[in-house]
Amino acid sequence: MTFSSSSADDMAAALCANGLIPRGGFNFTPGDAPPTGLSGAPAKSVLLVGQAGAAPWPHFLRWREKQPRTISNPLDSWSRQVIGAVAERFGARAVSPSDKPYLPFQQWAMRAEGLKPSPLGILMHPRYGLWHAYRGALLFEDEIQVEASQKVIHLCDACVGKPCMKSCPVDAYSEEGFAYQSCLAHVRGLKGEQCRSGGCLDRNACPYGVAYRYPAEVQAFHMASFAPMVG
Ligand code: B12
Ligand code: SF4
Ligand code: SF4
Repeated sequence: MTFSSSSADDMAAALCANGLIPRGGFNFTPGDAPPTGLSGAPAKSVLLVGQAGAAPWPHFLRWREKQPRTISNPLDSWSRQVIGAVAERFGARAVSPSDKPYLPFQQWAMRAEGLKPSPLGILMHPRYGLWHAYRGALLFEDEIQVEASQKVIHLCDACVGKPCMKSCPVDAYSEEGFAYQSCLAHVRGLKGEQCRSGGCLDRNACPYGVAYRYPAEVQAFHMASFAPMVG
């Protein structure tokens, strides 16, 4: 099946039923090295799938209740299942942000939605702030009709105090990048309870997108998969 603008509403509805949303897309151009589509030929276009705020959470929890407790990477498995079913219906190949080698999801997102990175590395969205993510992408072997990305205000440019750079107890984020090991040691350590139970203090310090901020329960879930206490 060829994906066209007439399929876009059906696809959005199928994603929305699971708390997911289309996050823009684009047609690859000759300078790109696109991944393969369904048949193994290079894909001609990509459509990103993601979330605004924690909208998928209740859908994910319902699914998880029926899974074995020991399931590893459950959110990833849920995303692959839901997005895989949509891909099958619309004749696309589904890929995941955790597929290795890593696919350039943030570069694709910058191209699709005109976003730019915040000082934390997370892309800054004009409405959702730092509270959004990508759960997969659909690769098509035909060109798709998508709106060209608009010029988007990058809120970080006008953010004078940059509170996101001042709240981490171990200054893990700096102009040199993200000190992954320092963050991990703090989160797992005796003083890391606040990060473990309520999420990253730097991310929570951003004043934008607060209506989309993930609830503490969701932030604790993500933190536990980022910094498991065992292993
Ligand atoms: C590896 C990885 C990490 C590594 C970073 C290592 C590194 N220096 O690259 C670690 C484990 C540190 C990390 C942490 C986090 N990550 Co991460 N990560 C990834 C992953 C799986 C691959 C990145 C990559 O190499 N891509 C391949 C290159 C070729 O693609 P790219 O688009 O050019 O990659 C960009 C990123 O690497 C980015 N980058 C570089 N360093 C860092 C560090 C951080 C913290 C982030 C967010 C981005 C980032 O710069 C590149 C150019 O734009 C991506 C998913 C993906 N497939 O991209 C998620 C991804 C970038 N992560 C994401 C997030 C949200 C986080 C966290 C903030 C939250 C979390 N997952 O719990 C944490 C930070 C922990 C905290 N303190 O709260 C989101 C960002 C969403 C957004 N709105 O922009 C992504 C896109 C996953 C998703 N499902 O949406 N992450
Ligand atoms: S606190 Fe300011 S600089 Fe930091 S992410 Fe939010 S808007 Fe951007
Ligand atoms: S999770 Fe905690 S330790 Fe890690 S960067 Fe955020 S505030 Fe710092």
